[in-house]
Amino acid sequence: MAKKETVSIDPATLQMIEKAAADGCNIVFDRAETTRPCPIGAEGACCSQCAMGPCRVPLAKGKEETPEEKQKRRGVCGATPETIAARNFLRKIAAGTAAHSDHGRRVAEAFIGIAEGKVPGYEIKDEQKLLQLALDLGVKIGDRSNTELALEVGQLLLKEFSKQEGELVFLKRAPLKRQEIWHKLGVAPRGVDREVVEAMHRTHMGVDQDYRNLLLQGARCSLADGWGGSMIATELQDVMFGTPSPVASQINLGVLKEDEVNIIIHGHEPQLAEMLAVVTQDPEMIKYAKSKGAKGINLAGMCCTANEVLMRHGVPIAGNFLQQELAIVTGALEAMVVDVQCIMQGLVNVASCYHTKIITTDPRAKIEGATHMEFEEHKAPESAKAIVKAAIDNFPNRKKEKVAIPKDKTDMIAGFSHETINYLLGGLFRASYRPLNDNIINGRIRGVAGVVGCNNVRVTHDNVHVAMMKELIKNDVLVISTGCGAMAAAKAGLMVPEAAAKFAGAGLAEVCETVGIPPVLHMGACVDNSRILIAATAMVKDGGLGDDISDLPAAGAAPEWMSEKAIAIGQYFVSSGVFTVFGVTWPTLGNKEVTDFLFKGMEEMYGGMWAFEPDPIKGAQMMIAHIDKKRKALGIDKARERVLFDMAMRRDLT
Ligand code: BF8
Repeated sequence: MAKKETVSIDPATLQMIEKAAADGCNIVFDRAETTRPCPIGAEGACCSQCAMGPCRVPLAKGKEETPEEKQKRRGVCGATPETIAARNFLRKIAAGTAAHSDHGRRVAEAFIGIAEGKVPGYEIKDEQKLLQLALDLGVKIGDRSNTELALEVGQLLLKEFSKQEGELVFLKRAPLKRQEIWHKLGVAPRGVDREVVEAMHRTHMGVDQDYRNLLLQGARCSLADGWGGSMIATELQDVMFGTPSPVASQINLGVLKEDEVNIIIHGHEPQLAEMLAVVTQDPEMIKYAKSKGAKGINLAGMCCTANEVLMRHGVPIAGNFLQQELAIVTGALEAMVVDVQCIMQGLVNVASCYHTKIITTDPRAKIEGATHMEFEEHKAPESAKAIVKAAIDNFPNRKKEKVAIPKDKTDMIAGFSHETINYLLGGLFRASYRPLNDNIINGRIRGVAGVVGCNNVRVTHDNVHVAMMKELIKNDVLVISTGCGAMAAAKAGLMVPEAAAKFAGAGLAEVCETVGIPPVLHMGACVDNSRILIAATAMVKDGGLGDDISDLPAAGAAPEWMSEKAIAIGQYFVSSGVFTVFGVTWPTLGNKEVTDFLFKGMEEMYGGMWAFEPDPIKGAQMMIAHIDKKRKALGIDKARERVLFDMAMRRDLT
């Protein structure tokens, strides 16, 4: 095991790592020691696309090679290191897009089922958003009922996945200048599935062998995620389950309860989690739990499903990605209920050290050794009850001597959807981003940064997120966050309004205090990064900050990324004009041409580009420098200088 201080900054995590060791239980932090990353694969220099390979084409560290030597450094088929690196990168984008979009498709199918009356237990919760969607899609409203509208909206959006021609309907939501860039480059996605299929085809042996051309498809495929699959998921989930508004809750393993049946819902799609939130409150189920000796039922979330039910119901969060096994190590977890994505296969092994039941619920994601209890949407309440009952039945198997729940839990405020930010800033009757834009223009807020994404066991858990966010808010950059990054921020106390006075620069603190918001805003799960696209577009449309997303004093980051979804998200931000910094490692580092293209060449084409910086402070400084560059281009850099020198204001606020 690596040194304690390099593993995590979270005391609950450190406590459970020690407990796992004492219990003789092998967890992700141990496996990271025994299984090191492959240095050639990590740099994108390995091609395994055909059986003549795998071909490994790394350049020895620090070696300068002659053109003749470079000619020889190829795969067996003649593929250059550039082609290999770009292919690998595009395949990551395709996998990430597929994951978000398959989620979006399932949501669209459930949405149609609700409208048809075939999926009981759910309803249309946000009528306003349904009407807005109907307008956006050109659906005739008239005096049609909500269910009629929902059926047509759902059917139209489901078709976005299989569309063969034209372009995705939500692209029209982007600023006009952005749409023109996409058209000029030929990267406006057609249907979501088509772009994923084409990406897989073009990366097959012997197809697209020009790295620039491969990366054009990377942009097109990623846009099918951000402005397609992910956006469809977010929009329809909001209509079905309600658009988030500010909600108070708590986070960390300390939300588990010693005297109740603890159930964690872990994964990504919110349909089951929504039903579990209802069923665990059912007096009959609570009575059943009491009959087994528990005082009640405690539902908590893990990973992005946690964000979904937190944002809409305030369900507490047990932890982020690297804490999933540790929740079992508490010895107090009756059931870990999972659906899809970011679920470690190691869960089953860890559960074998304790009494926890791992329950898979989705036919697309079974795990050997887990109990499979399929969640059937057309009988959702019954399915959810059966799962809760299985958890309750497991309560008597809990071994008291193995229970140690960390005390750590932190207060947080979540629920900052685009609509909420709009209302909070502008008021219900004049909802707008005007106050945000004005405060950026007058310099109180320097800019906006989206810090999102995973945990990665190769870096100190949560530390990279928190250090980066603190550096940004200290420099008056408002941070918006999703996914596991948002959870890191919440655990560190950055998601309460009081954090502004404690951690933010004077200008940002003043704005947060006036509006009553934290300096780091929780915008939801990873699919909800589409909310950030909408928020950025709203800022452009409100005026005064240029006429494209790439003009905004804004930047993005995923400083602890690990999943292919993160690459897809990063690419759709870059393709939408955002400067995006990734930490940990960079998957094309072994190839200078491709890396230069991603880090520099893309800026000329898209106005946004990638960067890699594992140090969170340096990463934040890169983002701030980019924000300042944009402020200068907009001619608003002088306003900020005046604010910076306003010492009286600083004194008043600290
Ligand atoms: O979609 S942030 S570890 S949980 S991939 Fe996964 Fe990364 Fe967490 Fe959610 Ni997103």
